[in-house]
Amino acid sequence: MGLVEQEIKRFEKRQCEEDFIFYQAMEEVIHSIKPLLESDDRYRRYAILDRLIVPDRIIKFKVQWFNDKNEIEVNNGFRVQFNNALGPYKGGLRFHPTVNEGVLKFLGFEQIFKNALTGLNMGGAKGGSDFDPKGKSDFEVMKFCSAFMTELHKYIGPRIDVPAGDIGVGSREIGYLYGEYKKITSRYEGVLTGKPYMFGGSLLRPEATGYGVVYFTEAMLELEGKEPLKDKVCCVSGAGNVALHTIEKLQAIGAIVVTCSDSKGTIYDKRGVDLELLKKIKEVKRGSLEEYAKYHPESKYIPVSEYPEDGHAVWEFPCYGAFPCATQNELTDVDATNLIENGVVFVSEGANMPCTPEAIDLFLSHGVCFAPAKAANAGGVAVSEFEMSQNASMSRWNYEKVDEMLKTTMRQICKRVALTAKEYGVEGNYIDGANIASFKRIADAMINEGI
Ligand code: NDP
Ligand code: 2IT
Repeated sequence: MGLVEQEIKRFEKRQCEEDFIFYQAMEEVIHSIKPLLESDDRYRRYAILDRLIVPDRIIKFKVQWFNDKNEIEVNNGFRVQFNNALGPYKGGLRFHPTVNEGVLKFLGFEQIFKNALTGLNMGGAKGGSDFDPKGKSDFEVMKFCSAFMTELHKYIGPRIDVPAGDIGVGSREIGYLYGEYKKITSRYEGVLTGKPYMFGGSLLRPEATGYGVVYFTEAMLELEGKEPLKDKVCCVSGAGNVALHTIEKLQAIGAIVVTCSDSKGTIYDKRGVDLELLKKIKEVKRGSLEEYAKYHPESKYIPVSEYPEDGHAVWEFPCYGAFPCATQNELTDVDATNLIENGVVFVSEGANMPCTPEAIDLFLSHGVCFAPAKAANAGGVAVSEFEMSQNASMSRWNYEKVDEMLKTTMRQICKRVALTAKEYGVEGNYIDGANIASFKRIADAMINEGI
């Protein structure tokens, strides 16, 4: 039995139900880094894999708060501080009913590699709660955020651990969390990123993940000798922060985005989606996409109840490129088969791990260019680091500067990933390239800092 097979067997024994999703993320990395482990036995001697798959610590706490009816509500709060070999722990907070320790371990694990790929100095972490902001009043969200920070503030700091947003956590939530941190500690400092601009947020942080995905895709298409995005039809899933800004940048460069989706259904608008309306429905009113079809009767709304078995309506339409930007495992083998039959040329992951392993195998075996999340969506955390730099030096950078730095970072990641894949004999495989390049950077730091 080879080295990696032995490792997988050992890891399998530790697997439990909740950790299934974490195991999925881990297995992909282990598979990719096989050639690296075989070429350099230091990684085995220093037990890097064994040390990397166990978080430094998992903080779990109770969050108690009053709803608008003055009733007491209780939620679980978490922060998984995974690895800080390269810098302070860094990663988002997710507020969604599906949040549990396993989901946050998967996200924290991915974050270590993503942050390493940016070339910046950040470790990996993730946190959040099973609190559901949907249907809650602004005051309820504020009271929950205050209660959450009452516990979280003990474990974070600008040089310790710097949380940001993720699903269900945008600038409103970050604002309330920051306000509470300041009240408790009396410190006005860069302890969170994605802050509203008025108290230290960076220009372009809200747009950064979506814009970055498009910058990465442009670079990948160039390297792979494929046609650019202008005038090409693209399908996007999701209708949150990442999806809306992916659509915005795609439209700005002349691509035609025909789909978007939320947890209740999908919109197909073959003339190209109306982004202004979309933002009004999802960002301002926090409503359902169903409303979109009322304003544009020529578009089609497909509720989740009408989705095909194991598939999703958003991936049924022909497109040049697909951008899954909603959530994990949202694009299955059924969807991949549809996309391939319809001639898809590339898939770029805006969400974290949105494609199932079976879908990815199909894309790779059919020559579809595949941009994995930890490389393609690293623009958000990269601009978070720019926000930390601005806060630390008490300076403000203009929009053009941040945009230029974001673009350069995404192009550099793409190049590094492609070159690494070539060096390790898997040219064109951006998954292996990303995993090997980031693992190397983290592992070398771990070796050099000792146990
Ligand atoms: P938002 O909360 O802004 O939007 C999430 C979108 O996905 C919404 O349209 C939501 O639908 C939909 N969605 C969420 N969960 C589910 C589910 N279980 N089933 C179906 N649809 C779902 O989050 P973001 O846009 O910030 O995050 C989207 C993805 O991008 C996540 O995977 C996140 O981890 C990743 N990401 C985010 C970054 C950031 O900076 N925000 C950076 C890098 C990655 P509805 O509106 O109905 O709730
Ligand atoms: O998944 C991610 O990269 C994020 N949610 C953003 C993390 C951050 O610290 O900006």
